[in-house]
Amino acid sequence: MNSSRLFLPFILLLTACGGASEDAGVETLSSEAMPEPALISYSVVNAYPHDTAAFTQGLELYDGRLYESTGLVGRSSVRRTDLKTGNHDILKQISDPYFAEGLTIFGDTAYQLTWQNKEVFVYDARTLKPIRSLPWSGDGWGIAHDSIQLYISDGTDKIYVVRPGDLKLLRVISVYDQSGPVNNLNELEFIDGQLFANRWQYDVIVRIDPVTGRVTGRMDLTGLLPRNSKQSLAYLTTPGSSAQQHGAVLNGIAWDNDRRRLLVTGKLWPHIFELKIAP
Ligand SMILES: [Ca+2]
Repeated sequence: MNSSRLFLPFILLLTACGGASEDAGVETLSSEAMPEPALISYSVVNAYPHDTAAFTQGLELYDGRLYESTGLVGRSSVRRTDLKTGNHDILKQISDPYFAEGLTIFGDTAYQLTWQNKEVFVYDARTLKPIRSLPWSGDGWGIAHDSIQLYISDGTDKIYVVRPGDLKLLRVISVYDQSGPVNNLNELEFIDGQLFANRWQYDVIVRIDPVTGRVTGRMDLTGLLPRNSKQSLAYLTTPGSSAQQHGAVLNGIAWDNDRRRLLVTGKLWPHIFELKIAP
C-alpha cells in the first residue's frame, strides 16, 4: 500500500488545524519534510527475575517500590514486586469478569484501568484499599501521569489526557510520525517530560512529544528477551504458535528517575530488564 496516500488525509488535517499557508511560506508538512524519529540508544544493564504467570499490563515505581498490574480474566491483580528477587505480594486480586490493564500512582491515589469493562479502579496508594470505581467509555490499555494530569491509551494512536480524581477529559493527543498515525500505543511512562509508549505487538518503545503528539524518538527492542536471557523460553510457544500469539509481547515500562534507569518487561516474560538510556 502506498504510504504517502495513507499520509495525505493526515497532512490535510494538520494543515486545516494548524492554518499552514503556502502564501506565508509556512513549513509544508510532508513525509519528506518531517524527519524520522531519532534512534534512542540503550544498553542492557541487568536482567531480574519476573513472574512468568504475570500477564503484565502496567509497571510503575512508587516511593522506591515496583508496582505491577496484571491482566486476563481471573488472573488480574495489583502486586508489589521486589526487583532483585522477583518475589511479589499480591495486594489486590481482581475477580471475574474484570480484565485489568494499566496502572499508575498519582500522589496518594492509584488508578488501574480495565480493558473493556468500562471501569477504572481507584485505590488508596499506600494500602491498595479500593476508594471508588470511575466510568470510562472506551478501552483502557496504558496509563501514566506527569505532575498534573493522567494520560490514557486505548490501543489506537490516541492518548487521552484526563484530570485526576474524576477522569474528566481535558485533551486528546493524536500520535504520529513521518508516516502518519502511530497506533497500538499501550503501556506508558513519563521520562523527563516526554511520554514513552510501548507499542502492542511491536518490539518498539516510542518517545512522544506530549504537546504535539509527534514521535521524536524510538527504541528498538527487537530480540531483547532472547538475546538477554539464559532461560528456556520454550514455555512461551507451543507447536504451531509463537510467543506473540500467546500474548507474550513487550509490555511494561517503568522509569526510575533517582537512578536514571528504565525497567522493561513483557507479558509472561521471565525477566524485567534494566536499561540505561544513552544521553
Ligand atoms: Ca508505566
